[in-house]
Amino acid sequence: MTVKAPRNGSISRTTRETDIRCEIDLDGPGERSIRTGLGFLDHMLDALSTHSGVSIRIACTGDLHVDDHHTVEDVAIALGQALDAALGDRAGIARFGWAIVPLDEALSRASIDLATRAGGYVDLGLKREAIGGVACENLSHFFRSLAASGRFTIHVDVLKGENDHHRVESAFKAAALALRQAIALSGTQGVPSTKGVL
Ligand SMILES: [Mn+2]
Repeated sequence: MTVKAPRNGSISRTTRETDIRCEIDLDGPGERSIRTGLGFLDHMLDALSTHSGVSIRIACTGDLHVDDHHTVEDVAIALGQALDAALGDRAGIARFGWAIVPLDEALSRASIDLATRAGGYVDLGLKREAIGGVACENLSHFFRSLAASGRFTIHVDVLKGENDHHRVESAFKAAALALRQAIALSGTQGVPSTKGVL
């Protein structure tokens, strides 16, 4: 097994609900062009790109006249598929990453295992119905959809915080820092698994 080079992924995904073009480069340098039609989601993806160091270009035209659900879900699916493509056979990566990140009074923990067992375990503990046009239920759904299509495990827990914008933003920053560690090249060519395969 050898490390994929360059570590990038490109996904075009069109359904009757959304039309998405997504390109990512794991080795950054965190350049980004993000237009999902949902300002708050753009803000969170901007944080994800900035703090993970992963360059993200994503453009989505979604059925926002219905609501935000299809757009949030499909952006997560496309991003996960691009991440999976960029990782290739996952040789040479650190595999695990974790972070605890504050944003003012809010504090979030994220832990990632890039082995290919998909699972998103998310507790954001939000009180508001929506933030910036994104339903709060769709924000936890974002992480679960990302983990499913990206084929990795992520645990995200907001440990404290009064302000829901702060809670979500600290969660995305924690996920970003955990991802930065997990995708980092370890200097070995093999996969970090006792099974010899991820
Ligand atoms: Mn903010």
